[in-house]
Amino acid sequence: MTIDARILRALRNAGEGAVSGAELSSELGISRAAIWARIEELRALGYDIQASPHEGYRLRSTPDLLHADDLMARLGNTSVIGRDIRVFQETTSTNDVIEKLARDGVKEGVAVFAESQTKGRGRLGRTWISAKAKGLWFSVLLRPAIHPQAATTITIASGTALARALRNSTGLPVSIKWPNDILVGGRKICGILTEMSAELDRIKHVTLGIGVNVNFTAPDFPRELKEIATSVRIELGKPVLRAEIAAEVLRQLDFDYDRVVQGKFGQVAEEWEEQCATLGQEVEIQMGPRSIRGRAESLDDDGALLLRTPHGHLERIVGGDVTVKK
Ligand code: BT5
Repeated sequence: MTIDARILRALRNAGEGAVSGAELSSELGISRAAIWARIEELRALGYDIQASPHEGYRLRSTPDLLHADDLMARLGNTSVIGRDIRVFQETTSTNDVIEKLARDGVKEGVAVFAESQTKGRGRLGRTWISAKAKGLWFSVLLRPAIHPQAATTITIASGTALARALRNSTGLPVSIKWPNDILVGGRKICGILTEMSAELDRIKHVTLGIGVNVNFTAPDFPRELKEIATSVRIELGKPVLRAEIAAEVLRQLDFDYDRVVQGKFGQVAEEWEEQCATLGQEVEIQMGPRSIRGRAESLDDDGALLLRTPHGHLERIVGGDVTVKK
């Protein structure tokens, strides 16, 4: 962890209390003057840190910005996801940044966040609205040792992790819509875009892109999203600190990714099925020009959706857009 991350962590651990310059200096192994210089930098970013000559430093409030050191400090140790975190003010798409890192041979687990994206994308070239500082727009590089056919398990595991993380950090009643949406009250609060580079029998890497609408207000959404999208702020009626949600999301992603690579996808799928609003419903799935109707029954071992058609056949579906038929 960097010096700033360790300072923020110590201040946060002290809660309402203060941490003396001497304590920080001996814990971090740098001079009190160096600590003071770091505190000044953090203040310039908007961290409200009170300094009192007798007590030391106290963190009074945190700005709603994404700061790699702060995210690291909140996250603590994970096995893979988030052991390296980078934040951009603006980029085309965080998936593009991860693609570049992947080609440069960077280790799996790096997470790239952007305050805004100029070309945020969904599946099939659709646009993902990524307004500045309104959400979490980020991607993670993964190199799972699984067969390309099982790549959907990564999307499923991400959905399970996101649903749990959003419930833990906001208390909202979230549900999952197959394959890649997290909904609250039937509106999309989060989307997942999994892109992969693979050889015939081996995944080279997966770029896991995630968008979470955190602080959009209703008027912030463009007209075409007003009826179909929502945000944590709209649902809770108050703004929230994105970094708190980000840390919990990374923690839960790490947990479920580990389950997948340890061969415990069955456990993940079970949890996913409990939270999925699509299963048990009569649905229509649009897959490019083709559409198919049936009853969504369950997931198979590779994360594909098993659909019972009106003729009684079980179809294996790996991608598409679902509409629930009442
Ligand atoms: C998705 O696609 O839901 C995947 C979204 C992934 C976004 C992340 S952000 C970080 C990373 N970098 C990227 O460039 N992408 C990933 P799909 O299921 O195809 O849904 C796209 C549709 O959702 C659009 O056609 C809109 O109807 C709707 N949409 C667009 N922006 C939205 C938003 N902010 N909130 C809710 N719905 C949105």
